[in-house]
Amino acid sequence: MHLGLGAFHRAHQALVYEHLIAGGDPRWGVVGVAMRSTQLADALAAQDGLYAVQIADADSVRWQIPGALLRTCVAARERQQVVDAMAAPQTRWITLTVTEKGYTPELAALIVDGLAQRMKSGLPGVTVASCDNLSDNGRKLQALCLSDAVARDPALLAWIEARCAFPNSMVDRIVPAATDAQHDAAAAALGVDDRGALSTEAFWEWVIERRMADPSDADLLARAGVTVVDDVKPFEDAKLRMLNGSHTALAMIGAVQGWATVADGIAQPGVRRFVHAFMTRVAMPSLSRPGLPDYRDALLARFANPHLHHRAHQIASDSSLKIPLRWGPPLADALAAGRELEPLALACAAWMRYLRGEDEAGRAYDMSDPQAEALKALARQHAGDAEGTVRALLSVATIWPAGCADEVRWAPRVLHWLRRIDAGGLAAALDEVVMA
Ligand code: CS2
Repeated sequence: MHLGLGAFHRAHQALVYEHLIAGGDPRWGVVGVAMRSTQLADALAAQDGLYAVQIADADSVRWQIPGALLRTCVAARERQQVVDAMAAPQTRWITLTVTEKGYTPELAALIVDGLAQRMKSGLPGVTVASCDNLSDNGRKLQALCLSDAVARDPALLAWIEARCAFPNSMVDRIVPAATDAQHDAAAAALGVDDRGALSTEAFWEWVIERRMADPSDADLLARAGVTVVDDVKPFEDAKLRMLNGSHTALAMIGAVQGWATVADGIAQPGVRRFVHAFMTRVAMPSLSRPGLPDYRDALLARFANPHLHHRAHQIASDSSLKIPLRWGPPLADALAAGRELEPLALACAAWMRYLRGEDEAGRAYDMSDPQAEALKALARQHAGDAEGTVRALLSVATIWPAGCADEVRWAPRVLHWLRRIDAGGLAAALDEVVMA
């Protein structure tokens, strides 16, 4: 069972299960749960759960039609069906991609309802694997579920603790949101009207902690190309800070400069040099994943993939939730180690410029973020006053650590770059920081 039927799951875990089925293990198959939106779940149901995935990079383009998705349902519409499916004897593996903002008490209540029903029916426990871009994602989900169970029944709490597993995991594959262009491409290549068509890159990675309700699942997943490890942290830190951290920086820069996709940005030498500097100087010094320079260069090549129309504004969505996970830890590490953090200070200034809601050519754009209105209001309130802007925005306690606005090695650097952006434009600031 998978919670969060977005593009990512359908081009990532679903293809791993597909691989296992193709290898002769017909027990695999996914009940796909959309949390709220009904449109995609219904469109996929009408196509028997089949959809086409274009897998493309600079060297090759191919299509795959996975058959792992058995059926779909919508948690907000058919809650009991979701609970029943979690408590079905065949279900033993539950994954989640519900995004950063999905980790709420309501999510925990839903999962714990399913687990309670399993316990009542005398079934074995399950593995519940968070696959969202959160550090320590399994442990966070476990804590949320246990705090729901503790208020219900001590026996249930003990059962979940003893029988269910919440491994940490890191997943990676760039899967842009589906667009009409993918629909048209599937129609042209395959001659089908596919409401679920997707496009992705050839690269994928899934690193999961060896902590499963049924230990034999580890070998099965490993056979399908999943990396099972004792500690996910080095992989998770590298991915969140290198890939996602640069993505968020690129999203801000793209929105402000007015270019559309990550590949459009990387095609500009100044932007590419900046991303290289961001990864090398901000992220890499405190990471321990082996082979970091190769990892960085492979990321730059992935970002340049001409087949992926990964929009800067898509990545910019929910930045107020992403920044603390992607930029917060490298900021803390650089300050603790007394290291320079100029590319990060510039990225932060670009975020402040982004919050003005208008690109450098004066074109307005929308922001999709739970805090958009409050952040835009702060930026507006201090319009024309860079110092006031930096102080107000670095004081937003849900995004930045306490004391950030007074940190003499950070706040003045952000102010410096915001002034440079305002005086000479973002492109000149990017060139300058690379030389710094
Ligand atoms: C992106 C991620 O939208 C975003 O915030 O940074 O979705 C990214 O593409 C994936 O994590 C890649 O694995």
